[in-house]
Amino acid sequence: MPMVNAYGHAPRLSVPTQRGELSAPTSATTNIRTTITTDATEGGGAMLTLPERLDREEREETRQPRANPRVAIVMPALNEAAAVGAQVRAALAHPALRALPLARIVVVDNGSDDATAAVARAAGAEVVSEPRRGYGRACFAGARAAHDADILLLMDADGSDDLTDAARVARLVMDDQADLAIGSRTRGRVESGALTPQQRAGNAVATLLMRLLYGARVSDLGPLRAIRRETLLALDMREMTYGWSTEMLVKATRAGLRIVEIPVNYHRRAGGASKVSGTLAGTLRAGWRILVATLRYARWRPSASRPREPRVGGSRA
Ligand SMILES: Nc1nc2c(ncn2[C@@H]2O[C@H](COP(=O)(O)OP(=O)(O)O)[C@@H](O)[C@H]2O)c(=O)[nH]1
Ligand SMILES: [Mg+2]
Repeated sequence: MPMVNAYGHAPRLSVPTQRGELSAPTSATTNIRTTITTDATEGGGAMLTLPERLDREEREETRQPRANPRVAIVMPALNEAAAVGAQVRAALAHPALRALPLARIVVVDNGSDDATAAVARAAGAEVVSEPRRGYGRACFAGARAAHDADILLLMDADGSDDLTDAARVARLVMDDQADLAIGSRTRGRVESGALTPQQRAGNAVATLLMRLLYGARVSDLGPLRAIRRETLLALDMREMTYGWSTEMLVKATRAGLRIVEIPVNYHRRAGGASKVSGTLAGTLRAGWRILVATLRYARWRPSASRPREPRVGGSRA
């Protein structure tokens, strides 16, 4: 199985793994319970609001890695009534995913105008409502809600991610071969029309920048990802819109986490309309947020204080 390791040069973040802790080769990291500070300026539409950050500080929970880590699938969904039901049902029935210790499927309804929430719930997902729009915000709300999961498997709700490959991505983290596992669509088989030329071009530029700036050898900013929940929380995510995936990658690289990319197959969305790459406005917005996030965390470093658990829950749709 071809893999790309994208080790950063920066201090390693110490994170829990099934086999204990990842060590910290530099002085910047002391032990596993690591919270991160950021050099990024605070405020701005795409960042966490002050109440969100305060919420986060209200509650602290220490979690030890479990012998048998549980996986939660998190699907951000905005107006995906035409696709999300089939994807949830398929995931619940898929042999490779069923073979995982799957705790739950969380669909985050991101202020949909359609029946996304009802359709997802009828298909067997747990539905969490995050009415404030934003891809990253939806992913973050799902991560918060999946509080009993050790590993988060992030995938889109439109049926485009391949479920067999999704299980392979999750396994990389479960088997402690990766701290962040990412599915690369550009290295996999892409159904015709599933990736637009502008998506391919944007990915090429963004990943080239990552390589030049951070030495990260990745080929795609794909949505199919697995990461330990605690690791994600320690990354102290700030980009609440399209910069989310980029921020995760930049910070993981800066922290020296083991990033493993595997080729994944990618399908056309099962129904409904694209919000990002299928529209000019979405493409420009996403391109801009990706560029900002690529540069914003260039000096970011993990700090050695304890991580804090964000307040769990959020209203149910
Ligand atoms: N664009 C966008 N997508 C969101 C949001 N919240 C959740 N999503 C989901 O993010 C995923 C990717 O969006 P999609 O429209 O498929 O973008 P595309 O794959 O570039 O065409 C889908 O599952 C969306 O439903 C949001 O606020 N904005
Ligand atoms: Mg899509």
